[in-house]
Amino acid sequence: MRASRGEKHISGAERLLEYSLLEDATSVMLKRALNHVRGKAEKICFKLQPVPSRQVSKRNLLNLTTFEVADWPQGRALAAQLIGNLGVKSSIVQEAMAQLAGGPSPAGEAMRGAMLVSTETGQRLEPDKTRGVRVSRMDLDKDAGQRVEALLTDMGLNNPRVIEAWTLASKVALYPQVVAALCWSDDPDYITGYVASAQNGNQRVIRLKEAGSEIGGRIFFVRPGGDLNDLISHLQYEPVLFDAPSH
Ligand code: WAQ
Ligand code: MG
Repeated sequence: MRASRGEKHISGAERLLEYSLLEDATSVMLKRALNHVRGKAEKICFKLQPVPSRQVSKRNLLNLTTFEVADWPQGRALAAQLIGNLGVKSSIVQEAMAQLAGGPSPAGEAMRGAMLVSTETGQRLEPDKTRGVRVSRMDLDKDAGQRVEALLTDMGLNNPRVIEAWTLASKVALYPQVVAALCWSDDPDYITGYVASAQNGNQRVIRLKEAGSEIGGRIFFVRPGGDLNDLISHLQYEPVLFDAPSH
């Protein structure tokens, strides 16, 4: 689903579900699009496509940890350090974060999808700087729902936003070309974000932006050498269902 008003991205969501669940899930998405803190949607698009079950792979979610920080500048400094720990040069992290913080679309607003940033040159690699790259076709495995919700309930985090962000981060981290993903929401009332990587898991940082700000987004730090079109195609179209973390 994607909802917009004029050029402004309001909200989007993607699921990977069995046929019997489509009607309920679509109606939940419609409600979300119609009552969104980023404003009233003018246009709401749904796209439903069949995915043969034999193409769907099953993986484990990343480990989930949470870092407390006093305020968002401290959160950003910590996020930069967490990405630096993965070997990305500090100047490249700082420049990419500044672009995200300033509104990464050509109009200086949030994008619909993610920025791709080269860890070698710091350059933006996504073909369309307004749209970005939208990761799709991922969800919790239906048999995993209860296990995952039990884990999250213990942490006080059992809500759809955390589940969707965790699933998305876990899919992005599957690809060896991606060193790290950085995310904070474009919803003015949600300030928690994360740094995710195959190496260190989904590291939530409780304050990554100023409350009230509508500028948010995602950056996938991409290492050189691989085939970029292949990565984008996997991010967009490879269907993956997730179970709880393996340990
Ligand atoms: N693929 C790529 N980029 C996306 C996608 C996607 N499927 N969905 C959203 N984005 C980008 C887009 O630029 C949005 O503006 C931005 O991310 C933020 O999306 O553990 O709510 O859905 O507490 O507002 C993270 C922390 C919450 C959750 C993230 O993001 C937690 C969030 P939002
Ligand atoms: Mg949002």
